[in-house]
Amino acid sequence: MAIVDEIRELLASALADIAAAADTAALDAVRVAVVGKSGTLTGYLRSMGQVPADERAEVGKAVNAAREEVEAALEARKAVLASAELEAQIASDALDITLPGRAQQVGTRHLISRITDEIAEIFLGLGYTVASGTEVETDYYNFEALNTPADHPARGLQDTFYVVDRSGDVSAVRGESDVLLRTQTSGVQAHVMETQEPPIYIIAPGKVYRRDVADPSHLPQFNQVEGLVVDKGITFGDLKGTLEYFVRQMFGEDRRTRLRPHFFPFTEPSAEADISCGICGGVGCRFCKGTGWVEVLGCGMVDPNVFAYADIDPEVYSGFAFGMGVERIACLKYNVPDLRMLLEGDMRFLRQF
Ligand code: 2NL
Repeated sequence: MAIVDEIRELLASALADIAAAADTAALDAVRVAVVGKSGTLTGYLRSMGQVPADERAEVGKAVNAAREEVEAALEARKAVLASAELEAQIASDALDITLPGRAQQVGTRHLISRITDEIAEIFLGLGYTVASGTEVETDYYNFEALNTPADHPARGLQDTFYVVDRSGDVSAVRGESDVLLRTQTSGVQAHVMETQEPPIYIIAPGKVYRRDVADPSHLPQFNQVEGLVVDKGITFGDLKGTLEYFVRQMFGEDRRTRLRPHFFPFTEPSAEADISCGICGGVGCRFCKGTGWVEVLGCGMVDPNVFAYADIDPEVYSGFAFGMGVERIACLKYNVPDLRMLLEGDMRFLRQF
């Protein structure tokens, strides 16, 4: 076959390969194979010396023309492939700025924390200070110093969470050194009475634990605010006036208060305070079980025995104390029928407050 025919065939197959190259890498491989240093077409240029002299001009022209055509085809195909690759890259990197963002939900303080603060603010306004203690307490401060004797039912394993030793043997730690999860924050006040001279005007907010099964009106763990006043000449009238003021601040001026005789080991006399029902206004409904009243807290005059444990002379000082459940106050304020609703974490419920 004549050399120029070979070159024509080579050109045709190179152009076909160029057209078939699927991407710039494949195209470059074609370039190297045809017009690279040891490419097929380059080979012809290198061996021009062996071409008979009378064909040399014709072959030379054909090789150069073929090379120019190949290079032009490479250039054109490269432009097409490179722009397609750029398009693909841009498409895959693209951000869809029309997609709606994910909104960050802004949190708020839980209702229980807010009500605890509201209670504290009312008493801070009356000159009380806030005292705090530990959730793990000894039997002595939780019960003994509050005139709750060892045979009192509240001290049974049924009612209290005891902290046991590693053997898990509860009986081994029963006795003087009993350690428990406090059932009330009264222990805080017992510590304060031991360490501070009257006058004492304090509230003790905090978590407390009882072995109760959760139901609409009981929780095994809840938040309490207790209050204690010890001063000269404190009377039951001071207790009543203080509680009425508290109820009006917390629930509104239209709410009435009543005290019902009750028993607590640490106060004498003792009472439970009720407020007029927020749903029916005192007429009687399901919320107040038809009585027109709902219970808010327990209270009384500090028992002289409690003063004796703290070395406070009951002939010189008298005082009153009260205790309330924060969850109960929250539910009464917002007419929530079940304490457990506060703990379920349902944002549709909690966002209402
Ligand atoms: C209730 C009733 C009460 C007290 C707590 C108290 C504390 C000291 C001395 C005397 Cl240091 N009393 N606290 C008194 C009466 C009632 O709580 O139902 N709480 C949820």
